[in-house]
Amino acid sequence: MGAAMKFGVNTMIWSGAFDSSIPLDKIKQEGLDGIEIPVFDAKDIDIAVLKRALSDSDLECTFCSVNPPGKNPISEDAAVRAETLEHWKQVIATAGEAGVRLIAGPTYSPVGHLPGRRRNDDEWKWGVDFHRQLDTALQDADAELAIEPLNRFETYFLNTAEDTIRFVDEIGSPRVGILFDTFHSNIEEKSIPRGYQMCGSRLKHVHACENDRGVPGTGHVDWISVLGTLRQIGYDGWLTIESFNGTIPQLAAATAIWRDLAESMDDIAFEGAAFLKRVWEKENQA
Ligand code: LER
Ligand code: MN
Repeated sequence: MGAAMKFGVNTMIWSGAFDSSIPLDKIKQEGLDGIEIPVFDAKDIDIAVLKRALSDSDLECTFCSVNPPGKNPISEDAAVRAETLEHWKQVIATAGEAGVRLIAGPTYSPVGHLPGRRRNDDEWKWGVDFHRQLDTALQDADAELAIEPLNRFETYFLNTAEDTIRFVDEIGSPRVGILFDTFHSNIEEKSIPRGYQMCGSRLKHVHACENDRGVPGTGHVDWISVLGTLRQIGYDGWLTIESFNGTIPQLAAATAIWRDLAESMDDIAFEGAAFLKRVWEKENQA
């Protein structure tokens, strides 16, 4: 038997908000263990409603968070950096109150912010300091943070496993690790499985996305090698299918979804989950 991986699906497949368009019962029936919800502003989350929905549907939950407009942990403006720190502390506290144990996403810079140059040393230092300052909030919430490198068209700050490993090692907190997304690594890594192997025990979360953000298993991501590597490194976190329905203003432009990615968005979640489970079971019989 291999590690006990959990299968999840990001609700941005259906909606940018936690609303009734998300088929929670079907998600459970289709054999998924949990959902991942977008958290742009902690105030948008009604903790009681979320907890009730999770317990009624018997699903677990993770948060995927990005920096909302006006927030930037590596801004040149110290006041913006301070406000951004407070913002993330609130997101973490909200996770704690909701019983959510993992917050993941590109924490370090807004998605789509491209200043037209490389990152500089000040930004690196501000980024490291920012994540170190979240440690107490993470401890209080009994939560972990998974930092997600993005492809070069969505961020200039962290694109590769190698850089993210260096960043996370400098932060030096056991509660802070890496979210590695097959979509971004398909663009940035020489080998996606090698990227996962390099992350090793720092890997705290996985976004399972086909190369076109369509149905996992219908494109050219080599899922047998990816899941084989996850088994090999003893990964026992979430495998969360992520896609976007193109109508979420905070992410539509940044993630550049300008067409339908599947016949129905349900297929991305449910056909994708069935496919990934089949590959994972096979890998674990090997
Ligand atoms: C965006 O491209 C992405 O992969 C998400 O996880 C949220 O930033
Ligand atoms: Mn992702």
